[in-house]
Amino acid sequence: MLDPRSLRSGDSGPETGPAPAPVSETIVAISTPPGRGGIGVVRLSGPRALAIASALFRPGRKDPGGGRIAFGRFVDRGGETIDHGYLAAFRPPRSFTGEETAELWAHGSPAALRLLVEAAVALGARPATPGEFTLRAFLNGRIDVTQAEAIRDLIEARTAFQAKVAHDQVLGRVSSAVNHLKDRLAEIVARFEAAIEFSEEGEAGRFLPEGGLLRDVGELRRGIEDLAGTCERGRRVRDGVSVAIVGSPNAGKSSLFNRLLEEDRAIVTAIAGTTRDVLEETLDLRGIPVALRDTAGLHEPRDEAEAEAVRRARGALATAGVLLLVLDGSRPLRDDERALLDGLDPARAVVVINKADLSSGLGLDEALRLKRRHAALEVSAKTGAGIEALRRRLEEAAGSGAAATREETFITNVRHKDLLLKAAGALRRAGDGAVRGVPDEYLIPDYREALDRLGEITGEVGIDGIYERIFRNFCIGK
Ligand SMILES: Nc1nc2c(ncn2[C@@H]2O[C@H](COP(=O)(O)OP(=O)(O)OP(=O)(O)O)[C@@H](O)[C@H]2O)c(=O)[nH]1
Ligand SMILES: [Mg+2]
Repeated sequence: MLDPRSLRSGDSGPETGPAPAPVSETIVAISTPPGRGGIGVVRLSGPRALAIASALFRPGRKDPGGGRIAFGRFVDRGGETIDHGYLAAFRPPRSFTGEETAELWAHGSPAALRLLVEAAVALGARPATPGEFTLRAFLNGRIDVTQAEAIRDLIEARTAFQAKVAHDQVLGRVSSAVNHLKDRLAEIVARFEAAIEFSEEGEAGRFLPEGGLLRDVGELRRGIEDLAGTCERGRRVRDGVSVAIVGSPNAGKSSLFNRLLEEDRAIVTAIAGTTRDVLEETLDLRGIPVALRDTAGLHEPRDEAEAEAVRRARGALATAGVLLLVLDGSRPLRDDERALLDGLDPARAVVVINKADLSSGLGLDEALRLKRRHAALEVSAKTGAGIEALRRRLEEAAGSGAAATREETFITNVRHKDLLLKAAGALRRAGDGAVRGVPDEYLIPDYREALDRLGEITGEVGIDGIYERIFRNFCIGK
């Protein structure tokens, strides 16, 4: 495990923001979300956590004492009751932060919780900065950086699947994949170094397999690149993907939007040009959050408001991860629709022929061509026909098909991906050098570089500005 002190030095200084507090201080914060609720928790961590919490607590007469959780009254410094509830004590190292920790479980009253924090501060605790509890867990070796990052993802998860993936990472899924790669690389480096050291004694061969280690290095590099490659889908799980519904006025975009959301969200009328603003709602497609956007029909604008509506629709079209192009099946295609179809990227577009409940106005040839060239789906926003097939198609386009398998390890964090690619790049340099005949000892720095980048993922190798980069955007109290 890392030595916490070695990391602390890099985090201080004006450029990297406030230094993490000396762990000799006891910190305090409200750990439950702002607002009212059944329970509210004030957390204290540090060497005086239990002393301060005890000073704020009067056990009830019936509490037997001696337990980790006691019931009683919370009082201010003057002994006046603030609230009643439980005091939970966690002794090091078996606490989240690895330090002495106390939690005061009171009622979820913002005013009472604030009084408790103020009373703790009056007794010598310091208000915690965002993420400081998690930072301490890291500094005390309770979790590595990937686990800290995953805790934040878990707190911010919007779908059940996101939460599960984040939780797997809290348990160390990414760390163990990375550590496995790192161990293999460390072994290769050790063999190279041994071979170099003993080369003059003619014993180098003992440390290197027949044909050298290059094949192992190549295999390892591919393993690292594969893990980096899982980030694309991992990001979709984490951040979701945006789907813009586009098409001509009156094609039924808003009707389809409502149908997919199963909610009467957007205004639908028979008048062309109903939708003007871009509407956005989250759709949960088998665990992947989809930002579904309804847009104005694309047409020649007649006034200023329409011009702006079309401009916004085009903006949504340009930035969407996936396009859902809606055609009106009850009438022939328009020229601008043909142009739109020609410009579609099949990998990120789904084409639907809406109003399948009406008699077709497309013409048989056109309908066939749309199905063949664009795998167009016939749907009816009005009756719901074809909507399940559309959902499945959107799922595929959003890349969630495989994501529903939780067994597979994938990364969700761009920081991890960048470091994996840097490690793979260093291995590639070393491999290329070896092929060109560069002696092994000159390649060792590249191997070491790869090892360091892998170590940086878990935080074993120091990360510059770690507080700013990892912990600062946590909420206070976590
Ligand atoms: N028969 C039938 N009518 C539909 C269907 N979908 C939409 N409509 C009708 O088509 C008209 C336009 O529907 P909207 O959903 O407002 O169309 P839109 O594409 O959002 O239109 P704009 O916002 O004006 O661009 C309304 O009268 C809807 O009731 C469908 O599947 N079948
Ligand atoms: Mg509309």
